[in-house]
Amino acid sequence: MTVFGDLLAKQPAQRANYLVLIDPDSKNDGHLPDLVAGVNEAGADAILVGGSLIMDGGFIDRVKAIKDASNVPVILFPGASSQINPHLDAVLFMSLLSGRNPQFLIGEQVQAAPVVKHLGLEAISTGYLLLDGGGQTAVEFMSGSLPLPMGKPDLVVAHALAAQYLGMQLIYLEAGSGASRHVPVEVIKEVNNYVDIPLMVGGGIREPETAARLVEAGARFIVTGTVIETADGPDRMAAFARAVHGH
Ligand code: 1GP
Repeated sequence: MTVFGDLLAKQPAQRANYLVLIDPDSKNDGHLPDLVAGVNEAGADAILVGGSLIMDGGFIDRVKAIKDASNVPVILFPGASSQINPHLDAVLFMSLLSGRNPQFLIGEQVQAAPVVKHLGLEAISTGYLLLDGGGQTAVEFMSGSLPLPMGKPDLVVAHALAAQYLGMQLIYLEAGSGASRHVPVEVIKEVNNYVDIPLMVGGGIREPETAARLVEAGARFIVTGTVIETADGPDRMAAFARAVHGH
């Protein structure tokens, strides 16, 4: 089995998978052991690692520390091809399809592909769609690409269908880390009506009840990042896991 296959195989015994995004940046130095212990205890299904901007040279060491402590797969959610490293179980091999910047549509992927091959990493082909979460996010600025407007579900559907017809395994509907507005239920329902491949939803999800509503609308993977980087993060992870799993 593959990491992605194993995650899908957990459904529908649990309604969806809960993924915790850990930013391996200097700001999380000192918190990593607690965060990973929290993931293990909460029953989250996988850890995503990555970020739009890393502020020091400790990224790979922190990914290794996360991998060594984790009971669940560690999957790269790359901000750039330079974040690929050996301490991973899989990579979201993403194309930023909502943008029109060739560097993030295909340039980074060409640089990443030989390294993924050399390291023998599982590549999960992912259409990454950035939606306007109510303010400029780091990914919007760093990728030099416009987000899709939340009020134009047809545009989101067309991009999601393009991802499916390009043969991708997964669509990531992203409002951006710390977004003031998460991807709305209506948009998830609409995309789900048109596409057959699974939807991952993240950005601005702050409450377990919200996560449960997004799963009800058709999300198969829920990602939280910012909300777990707090003192009560481990408790919140457990509540999110229950809400996403449906038990
Ligand atoms: C960001 O979707 C992830 O890429 C998580 O977002 O930090 O807002 O939870 P938050």
